[in-house]
Amino acid sequence: MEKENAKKIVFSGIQPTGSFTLGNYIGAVRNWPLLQYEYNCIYSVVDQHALTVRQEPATLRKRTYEALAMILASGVDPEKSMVFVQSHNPVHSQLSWILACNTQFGELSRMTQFKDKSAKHPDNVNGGLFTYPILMAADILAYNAHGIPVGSDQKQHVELARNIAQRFNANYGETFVLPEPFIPAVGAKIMSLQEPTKKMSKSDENINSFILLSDDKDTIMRKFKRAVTDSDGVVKYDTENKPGVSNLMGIYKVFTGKSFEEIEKEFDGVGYGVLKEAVGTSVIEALAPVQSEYTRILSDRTYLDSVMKNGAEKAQRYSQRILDKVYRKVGFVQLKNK
Ligand code: AQP
Repeated sequence: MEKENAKKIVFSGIQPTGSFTLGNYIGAVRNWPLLQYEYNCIYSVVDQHALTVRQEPATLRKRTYEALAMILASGVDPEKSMVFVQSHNPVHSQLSWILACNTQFGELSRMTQFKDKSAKHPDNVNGGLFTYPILMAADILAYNAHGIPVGSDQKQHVELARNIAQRFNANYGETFVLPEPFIPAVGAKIMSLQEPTKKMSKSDENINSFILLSDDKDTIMRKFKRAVTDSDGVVKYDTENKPGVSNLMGIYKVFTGKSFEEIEKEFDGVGYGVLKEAVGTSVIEALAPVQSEYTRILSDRTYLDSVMKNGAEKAQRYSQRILDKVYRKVGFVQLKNK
């Protein structure tokens, strides 16, 4: 382990807005356990972010447990990493206000996720949806995190967090570490199986557009068999002209470690049916151990509650020191005898 890296902090979060998709897994969660050896990792179920879209309270509660169980099933060890639920640490919301006062309206207006989500939910373009990236900046800056493992869709938000940190440091003196996105070399953006020019998303209305980590073998295979490709029948990596086939090849590459040339050779002249079946099998095999761990962990509520509690305590203790420093810097009066 590099001494310098040992001190660096990694933060990432995931919303409990549904069962995780293969996109969430490949782009983010799958990489989380691997980082535990090199960095001090902090992983959060970001339930406050989930409220930017209307949620049914009982479902949100259930999905929060499921998200935590999925993070642990993917190999994150709560003894090695800090694992907690965002709403259990009030520091995020407190810091968020200070950061909001250091963020410009114009910056938030440029966020593509805000534009996409407000178009998707025109009846609920709420303030939280607009200021979401500030809360995300607080998630990161509350721990002075350096590396933010995310899929490429979140790159813009991490860059905004960096700009806010830079501005705060310039106005008030060196306070925050400048975060940077860690984007995986392969699988940074897994596309919808039905509309391969759109990212795979757990809130997509078309259930055939995504693979869920909770899907059984038959469902996974059926969804891959129905995946939209094109009509020329040639297995070739070309994201512009063949987005569907390229997406399938990207998924296959992640789980087999084969290069695109090897994949093109393997499926030369055999057509898409064989490719779809092979991709389906590689995904089923890779997800099987995670799925059985997930079922085991999810049935143990006592364990999940204890992970949440310990994680919340650690997260709060750690981030409170940073918030105190921020409060001092902006000129808030500190209570004596604190
Ligand atoms: N299609 C994707 N490919 C690669 N990475 C992805 N991520 C999301 N979709 C893909 C990454 O997953 C992490 C957690 O995402 P999130 O749940 O916080 O929110 P999201 O990016 O908005 O994901 P969804 O699935 O699209 O959720 P909904 O439908 O609720 O909006 C992030 O690191 C993200 O980059």
